[in-house]
Order: sequence, then C-alpha cells, then structure tokens
Amino acid sequence: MGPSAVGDDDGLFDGAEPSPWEDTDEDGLINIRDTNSNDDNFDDDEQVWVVFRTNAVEGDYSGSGVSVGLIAPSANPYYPEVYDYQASVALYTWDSTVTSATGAGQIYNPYGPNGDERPPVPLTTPEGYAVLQKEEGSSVYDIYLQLGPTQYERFVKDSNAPGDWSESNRSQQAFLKNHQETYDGRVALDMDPDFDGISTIAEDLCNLNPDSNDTDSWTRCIAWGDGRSAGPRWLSSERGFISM
Ligand SMILES: [Ca+2]
Ligand SMILES: [Ca+2]
Ligand SMILES: [Ca+2]
Ligand SMILES: [Ca+2]
Repeated sequence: MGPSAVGDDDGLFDGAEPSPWEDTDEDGLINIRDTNSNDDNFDDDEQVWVVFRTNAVEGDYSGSGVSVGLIAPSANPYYPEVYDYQASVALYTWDSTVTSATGAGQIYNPYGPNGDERPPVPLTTPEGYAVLQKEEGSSVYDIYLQLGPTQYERFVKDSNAPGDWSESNRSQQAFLKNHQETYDGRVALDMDPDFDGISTIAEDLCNLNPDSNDTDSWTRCIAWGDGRSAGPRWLSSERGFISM
C-alpha cells in the first residue's frame, strides 16, 4: 500500500473509511484524513469491520465457485468477537438462481449492548442488493441475495474454503479494490462508543474513559472552569459545561 491508498495512515484503506468527507469529532480533520474519527482510544482501522465479502466479479453472483462471507443471523459491532470469518462460520457457496425466497428475511445488524441497541441496519452487498437469510435448521441458514423482484441468488452453508477465501474481518485490499466488501463503521463514527450517555468530547475534557462505561457517571465529573470563567461546572452529557 502507498500513501494514496491510506490518506491518514490509520491502516484503513480509504475506500473503507466510513463517511470520509465528514469531520465527526470536529477537530478540523475530515475522517479520511483523521486516524481516529471519533477521538476515542482506538484508530478507525480497529473500529471498522467487514460485514460482507464475496469473490463474485462485478456483481455476477451466479455460478459455481461463487461464494459469500457473512455472519448469520446478524453481527453486532459492540461485540467484535462475533466477526469470525473462519469458513466454518461465515462461508456460503452459490447453489442456484430462484424466483422467490419464501420464508427468508432481510438481515439486520444491531449495534450496542443488550437492551440498549441503536437502530439496526440492513445488510447489503457492495452493489446494494439486499442480503436475506432463511433458517433451515438449528443455527443453519441459507443466504439469498435479491437482485430483482423475482431474482434471488441462493447460497448454502459450506466449510470448504475456496482458494481466495480470507478469514480476516478487516478490509482486504484485493477485495476492496474490486468492490467485493461492505463494512460496518458505526463504532468509528460513534461519539458515545461506550453507551454511557456522555459524549467522547466531554469524556476527554474530564479525563474519563470514552471506551468504558463501567466506572463513569456524569455526576462524578466536575470541572473547575471552562477557560472563560472560573467556578465549578457540571459536565453536560453533550459537549461543554453546565453551570452549577
Ligand atoms: Ca476529525
Ligand atoms: Ca476511534
Ligand atoms: Ca461515552
Ligand atoms: Ca466513559
């Protein structure tokens, strides 16, 4: 890789940078130039996961030897251990083209701790095709890609990895450059990645841990002065201070 591939040297290929032109943490660097777009303890490349990978060429998903890699029934980036791309877990091989997918449903990936999840997002291919699943047995799923109103490509569980299979749950340049991966970068853009209700900007100001909600409480954080006027201030849950 060269400088043109990784504009901010965070190890994340630019094509995998989430919301590249925004400045999520308002530090003056747009995300594609910012190694740590949400200003917490982890660079972007540690907070973006592959959620779909395929060896299909230019979106042609039908044919023997075509495979897809994904986590069924869903993946939650709050629990990154779910992103297990061993073939035995994540590999599905093309089986047939069918006109309907009765009983199959769109895959939605949640995000957040149990009981406090943010709205889930639908899983799609790099081309934007919906990715559906149908439970065929205990924890056994068929995968359907919806290419049209009456065109679905059906994939079945397999563990016999093809030669170009990658077990990595991070962006791989060989697949990225061919538009064969989709990503979940919600954590990299989250200004409250520990779900404790305090923005990372506020946590950093108060020397709290933006990636841990186990010891923080907004009532624990009192800052003396905000640089403009003296006196005790409660840290607000957003950004800045509230006078006592
Ligand atoms: Ca920034
Ligand atoms: Ca980060
Ligand atoms: Ca927080
Ligand atoms: Ca915290």
